[in-house]
Amino acid sequence: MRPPRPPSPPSTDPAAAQRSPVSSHNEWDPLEEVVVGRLDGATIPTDHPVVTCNVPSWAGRLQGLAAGLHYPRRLIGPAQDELDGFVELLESLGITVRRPEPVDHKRRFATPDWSARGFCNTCPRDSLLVVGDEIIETPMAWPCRYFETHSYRALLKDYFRRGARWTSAPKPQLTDDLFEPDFSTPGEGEPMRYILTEFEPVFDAADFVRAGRDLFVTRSNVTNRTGIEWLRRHLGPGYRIHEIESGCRTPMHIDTTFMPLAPGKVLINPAYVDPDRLPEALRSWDVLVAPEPDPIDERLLKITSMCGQWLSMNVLMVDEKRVIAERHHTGMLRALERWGFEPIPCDLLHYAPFGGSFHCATLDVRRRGTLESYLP
Ligand code: ABU
Repeated sequence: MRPPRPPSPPSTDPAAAQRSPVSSHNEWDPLEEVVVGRLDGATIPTDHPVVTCNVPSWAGRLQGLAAGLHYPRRLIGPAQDELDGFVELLESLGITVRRPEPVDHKRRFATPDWSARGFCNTCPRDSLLVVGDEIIETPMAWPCRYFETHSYRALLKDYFRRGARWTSAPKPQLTDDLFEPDFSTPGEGEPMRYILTEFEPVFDAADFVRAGRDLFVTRSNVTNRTGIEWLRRHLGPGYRIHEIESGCRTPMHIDTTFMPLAPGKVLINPAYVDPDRLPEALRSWDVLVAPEPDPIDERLLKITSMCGQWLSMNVLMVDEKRVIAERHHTGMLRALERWGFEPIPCDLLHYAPFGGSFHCATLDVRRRGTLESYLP
């Protein structure tokens, strides 16, 4: 048998960089290619405090009992049906869909300091950040997500060979020094506190959203100030990173708090964001206040969701007008219409036990457009 042909070497043609397969500057330019996560091999995450600090204590205890087991079929089945429907919808809109490799996340792995089992690769939005033609593997704070980007490596190598820039942020050590001992979630009215120290840079990509030369971030229980500073220095003077203050007591990911939808239009969560405290540079933008999410009655979904109730905001822009939004959240669909968007209803409610909805489940690798400034 002939040995398989080795992959082609990286292109040295300067024009190739112009045609990079990775090119996405904001959340709304016309979407051409997207990575969608997978449910295969999903494993209930560890009860490490950095994981359980974001859920009520009863849910943390429940999670501890099941940690390291595969998610049950009762949860995977409905989520898989919805995910398949979402992929079909994206393809029917002419968008190229790429997928990570299936992995058994139950396998144990180790660093010199600790060992863990994995979690899942349902949410490429967390572990990979696209800024222009660069794709960055993020330094994630959850030990169970340490090697999550390995399931995207075939894609990353393909993008690199075809002209993209590919970076991995410094791999964190995730030793006890990174976590506040005896951390407890602050109550309403108490000063905000976070479980992370500033021992080393950590961040999830989903704590950032992009609007051309301006990015927005929320500091959270997975993103510390040192992580924000690492990205600021890495991107350099061509970009600005603005911090959005969130009133969420268990902050994790900006995309249910503050979502730019189009040039000059941002959707905010009224429970977490005070419009009067937005960065000065946003004064000329329309601030669209998200309606209350429609209540979810399904008990199993409520007790297994890894997310807050505002996943109604976790939408994916197809272009400046068309937006994929959750069919269940009729209040959000109507609000989007009122604001002049064209919502495309889709189902993904049962993805919540795996970490999110449309924005979380995707990584927009290529949008047709150029790097612009949308803020003064
Ligand atoms: N990964 C997005 C989930 C954020 C939230 O729980 O609100």
